[in-house]
Amino acid sequence: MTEPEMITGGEAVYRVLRDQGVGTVFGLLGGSMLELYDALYQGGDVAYVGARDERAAGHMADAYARMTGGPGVVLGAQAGPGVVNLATAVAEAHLAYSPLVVIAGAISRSDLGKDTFQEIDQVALFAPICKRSILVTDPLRLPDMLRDAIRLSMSGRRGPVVLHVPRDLFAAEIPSPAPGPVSIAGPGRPAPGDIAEMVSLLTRSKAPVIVAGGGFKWDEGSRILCDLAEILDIPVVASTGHADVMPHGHRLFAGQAGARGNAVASGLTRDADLLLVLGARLAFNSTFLSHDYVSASARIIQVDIEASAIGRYFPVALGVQAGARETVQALLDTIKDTNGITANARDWVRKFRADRAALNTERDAEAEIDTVPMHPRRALAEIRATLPEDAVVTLDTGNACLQAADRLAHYRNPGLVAPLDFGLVGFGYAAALGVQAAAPERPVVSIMGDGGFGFTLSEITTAVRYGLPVVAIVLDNGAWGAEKAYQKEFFGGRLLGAEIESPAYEEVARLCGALGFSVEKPGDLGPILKEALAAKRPAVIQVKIDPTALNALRKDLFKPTKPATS
Ligand SMILES: Cc1ncc(C[n+]2csc(CCOP(=O)(O)OP(=O)(O)O)c2C)c(N)n1
Ligand SMILES: [Mg+2]
Repeated sequence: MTEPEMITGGEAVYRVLRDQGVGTVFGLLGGSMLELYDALYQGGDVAYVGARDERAAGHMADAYARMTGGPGVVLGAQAGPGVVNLATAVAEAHLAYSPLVVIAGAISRSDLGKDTFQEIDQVALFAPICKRSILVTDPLRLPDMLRDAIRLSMSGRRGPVVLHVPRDLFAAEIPSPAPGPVSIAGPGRPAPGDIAEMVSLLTRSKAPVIVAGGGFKWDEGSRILCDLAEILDIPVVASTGHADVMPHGHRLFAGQAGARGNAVASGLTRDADLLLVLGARLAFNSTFLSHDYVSASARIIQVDIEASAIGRYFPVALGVQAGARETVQALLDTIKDTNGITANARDWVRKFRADRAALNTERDAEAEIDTVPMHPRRALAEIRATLPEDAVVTLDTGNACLQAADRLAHYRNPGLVAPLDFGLVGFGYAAALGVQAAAPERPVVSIMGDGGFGFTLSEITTAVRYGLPVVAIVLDNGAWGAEKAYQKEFFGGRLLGAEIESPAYEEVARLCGALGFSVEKPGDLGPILKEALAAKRPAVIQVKIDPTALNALRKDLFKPTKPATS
């Protein structure tokens, strides 16, 4: 038997990532894993994108994971502060079920537990916000524990895993790891009896709707979702943040339900007598967890990869632990020759089509709003009309982005990357850089508020350095608009901390080596966006939008207070 090749821990980590097919890793340089950096440098086949803030690097890797199916890898290269900076990104990935793998530098084993320079309890810090937060203590186990971290992040309901690696392990000599990617079990299939029960419930329903969510984004599932909707001839509602699960304009696509969605889609989930819920959770953002949004008498078929998600918020008539794709496939196999199983639902579908057509007309009219400063909906209409079909859009949290979530046109899945349930500001631009690294051939546009963009302004230099031609559209209303709306509506207009000033981003962008544009007039955004996309260079478009065009999203949060006296 030949002796195994001995390599450093850093080299071993690099080889595991390479063999997994990871194309790009993200990070910010720190002293805890220089052997890994050196292995990446020398290997040359796993690209590295260095961010200006670890949080941004984490969002990039998260978005990369959502585009590729994972894993997205971020290096927390500096034990302590560098790793702690990743907490926000890990929490975001956790609530988005995104397979993010964090390789986090840690204090050398000989110094652990001594309150050494930059030492904090990283393992405990991350434990509640990821699938597993674990310390590697033996260099021989480093490759296997990394492979296990990848497996865990990618299997079942996906999510982030944080592997803390004491810095001395990267320098330790260990045998080269077994080659090849890790084995990951696919989701389960529904039992034939479950499919029969689904068909029987669908046949009896007068008002059925499919609710589809993230389960279809992992599986590139638009095509089979369309097939299912068409063969059943019933409408599809997307859960929040997943308006790309079906192509825009499909005759059976209602768009998103919930506060970020539209009244037609919300009306479908509220009035349906049967919800076929596939790879979606019926969670807060889509339903407020309230029977105001899902009829108490509706029958619910819920299919989820995670057993504990089934029936969690609403009681189910039929719960099936299985993959969304596997279930749709099984349904298609069963009903392919059976016409008219939803014949009872014809009136319901006719009404939906009429309602959706009326909504489309309303949305089209938004393209005509010609007030100055520009109404955000006018800006969104221009973006919708201009983006090419293969574009990917990333969003942020905030008033303008909430309105964007259901107003854009997506034709290719995944085509929308949004902050989802963590609802954090400062995600979108960094996420767009991760998307672009994952999909260099696709046009990538980040839509953000002025507040949100300020969080990650310095990443323009990252886009320039790594040649990531993202176009950032900053909808500038001079405010933390979503919060200002609450102070206006519920606190008598007493504004504190609500208003902000931003520099001329077109100049900032140019100083950073990117293209910069500023737009004030309705009608100008479309052509400028076109020009920016054609340039295939990083670009920032600052759009002055109407600071009064705000709406308070969650009216359930506050009771009205006395109006201001002045
Ligand atoms: C990290 C973080 N900080 C604060 C908030 C609270 N918050 C929610 S929306 C919002 C306003 C965002 O402002 P901007 O990006 O300008 O978008 P706008 O609402 O003005 O469209 C804030 C501060 C948050 N969700 N996340
Ligand atoms: Mg704003």
